[in-house]
Amino acid sequence: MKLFSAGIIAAASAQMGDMDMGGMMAQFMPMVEAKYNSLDHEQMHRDFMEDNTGLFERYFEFCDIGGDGVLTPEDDLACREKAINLIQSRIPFPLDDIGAMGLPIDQASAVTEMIFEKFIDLNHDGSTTLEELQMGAYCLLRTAAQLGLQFMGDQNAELPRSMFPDFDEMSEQALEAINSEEAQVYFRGHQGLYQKLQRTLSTRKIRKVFKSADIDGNNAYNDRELVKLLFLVGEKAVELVEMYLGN
Ligand SMILES: [Ca+2]
Ligand SMILES: [Ca+2]
Repeated sequence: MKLFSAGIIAAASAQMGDMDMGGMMAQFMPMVEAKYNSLDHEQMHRDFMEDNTGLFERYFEFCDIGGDGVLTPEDDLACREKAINLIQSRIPFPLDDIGAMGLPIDQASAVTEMIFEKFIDLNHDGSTTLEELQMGAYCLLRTAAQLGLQFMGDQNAELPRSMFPDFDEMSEQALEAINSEEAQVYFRGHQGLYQKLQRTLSTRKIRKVFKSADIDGNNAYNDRELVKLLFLVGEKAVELVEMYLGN
């Protein structure tokens, strides 16, 4: 954890040290909101139904502690505790590392709350149904992808495949990382996971993920395809984490 978190903490604290997160979000929010409102929400729903990989269902199932089909603020707290306990019971190093991350939790949750109120809790009853979570989060991701493509995309608001590293290169670098001496410490006693990770990171598998995200096969990624890519990568990541945690 030290290895992986150190960089993030350094980057986050440098960023957040004297940055007013709330103020920044307030500045961005009208732009995000305008883009979000301009989406064709019925089309979004159809796209989601086709591209969904079940990530939100899994999250919902994991966090609906009360088992009543809605996520309440109490579920939210209990879920965080459940996740921390689960991690704590499996990792071979003390959780102090995570506790010491020192991320500005108050600010982060103020932002989360703003997003929850504006985009997720559509009927404003203070809790979240699976449908609210799915559509709210999906439309927000599409919004983010569209905004990102305005800056990084080509004239068709697409990200050409050539903007990503080569599949061989991606695979090679990822495999190098998991085969490093430091990383090997984490795989002790987790040979099954290590082997699965190696398969997942093969050139062939990476190519397959990128290929299935490119719905129209034009070798470029529009906002829908970028979100689909994220879903596919997320699905693999969840599989690996579940394997690690022995679920
Ligand atoms: Ca609600
Ligand atoms: Ca495409």
